[in-house]
Amino acid sequence: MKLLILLVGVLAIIAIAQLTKVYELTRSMRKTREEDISPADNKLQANLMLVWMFLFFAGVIYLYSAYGDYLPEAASVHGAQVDSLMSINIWMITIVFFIVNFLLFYFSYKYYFRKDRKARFFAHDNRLEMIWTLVPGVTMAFIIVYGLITWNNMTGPASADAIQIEVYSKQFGWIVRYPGDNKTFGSATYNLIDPSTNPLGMVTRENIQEKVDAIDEQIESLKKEIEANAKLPIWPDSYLESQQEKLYRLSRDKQRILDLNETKNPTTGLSEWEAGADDKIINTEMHVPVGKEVEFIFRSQDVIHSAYMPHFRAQMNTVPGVPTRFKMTPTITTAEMRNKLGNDEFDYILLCNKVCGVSHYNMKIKVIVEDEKDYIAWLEKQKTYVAPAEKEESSPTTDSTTVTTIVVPNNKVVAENK
Ligand SMILES: [Cu+2]
Repeated sequence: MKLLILLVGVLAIIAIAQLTKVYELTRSMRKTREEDISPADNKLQANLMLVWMFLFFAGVIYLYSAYGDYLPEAASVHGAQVDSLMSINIWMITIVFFIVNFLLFYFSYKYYFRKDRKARFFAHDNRLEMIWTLVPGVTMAFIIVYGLITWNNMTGPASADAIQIEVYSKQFGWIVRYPGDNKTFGSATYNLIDPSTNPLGMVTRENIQEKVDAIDEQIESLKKEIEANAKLPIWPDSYLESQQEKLYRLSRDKQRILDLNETKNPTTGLSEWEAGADDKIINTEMHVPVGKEVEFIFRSQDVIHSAYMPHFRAQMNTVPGVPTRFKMTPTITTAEMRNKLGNDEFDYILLCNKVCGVSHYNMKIKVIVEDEKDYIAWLEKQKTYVAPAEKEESSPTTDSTTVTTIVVPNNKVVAENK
């Protein structure tokens, strides 16, 4: 089929080329020059301009109707605002598009060249200048102010009772963290990130100790290697330099960890090193309650990713070292959306919208919007960062010998699905 279309295309081009040749031949027989254009030619071109205008407009209207509705229904409060901002922009662009193109084609039609017709000439008109400066100026200002208001609705300060959720990106997946009952996130730092044991870089005394021990071990073995090489030099200078540089960096990393200060959360007054014990860390899906404001805090482990939730009209870059955020209020639960779409398999998604590496396509998790009580029930079932039994030694099921063990060192086992 494709070959057939290609063949038709090629034949059409050959036919046009041949027709042009025939035209040139007849012209030379009639002894007219190519640049001599007859009034009839001009009239024909003018009429064709009008025909082309109608075809062009019909095509545009068809494309609008066929593809204009390209977004799924907005499922958040600001999503509806983003959509109306978008619609207003599209409407304005469309109106201007039709006016400008109508004038372009109509003038070509109306004012085609005739020998006896003279063009009116005027050099300047203040009123005209005023109109084409003020109208676009005011329109642009309106779009910008409206856009800023919409943007602020997403990025302004969250209300005091907003639910906070940390969304953490890494090559290649998402980790979602909820503060536990104490409503305070435990602090986290890149210095303590360990892809297998502490992907979020959670700060606890145990994690600090573990990391410092691991660095000490590396320093020790590196020093031994350097000493051995000093006795019996086998390394090239460049390699020795790189090993010394590595030693320097390890000591610097260790110092930075030792310099960490135990901070207190300004609102709750809790130690941020301890507050994380009841944080819930999940990497398979994210739940949010419907009708409640949710504030997202984004962090990234490695490169810039982009957290994109198309149904909520929400997207924010996640940048290593620079936490970003936005807030939103979901308005339609997953179940309601499934009903509306008549699709029982439908799920909201959070996906990466920045080409971030080989498995970028794989960075996607489900987002489940549900009633607040279902949300709370789900959250309650999730494991805490440090198992509760280990926090309360008096608990009857507690084995007191494991008090200091971090139970969830590997992010792979954190999730517990419904
Ligand atoms: Cu990514």
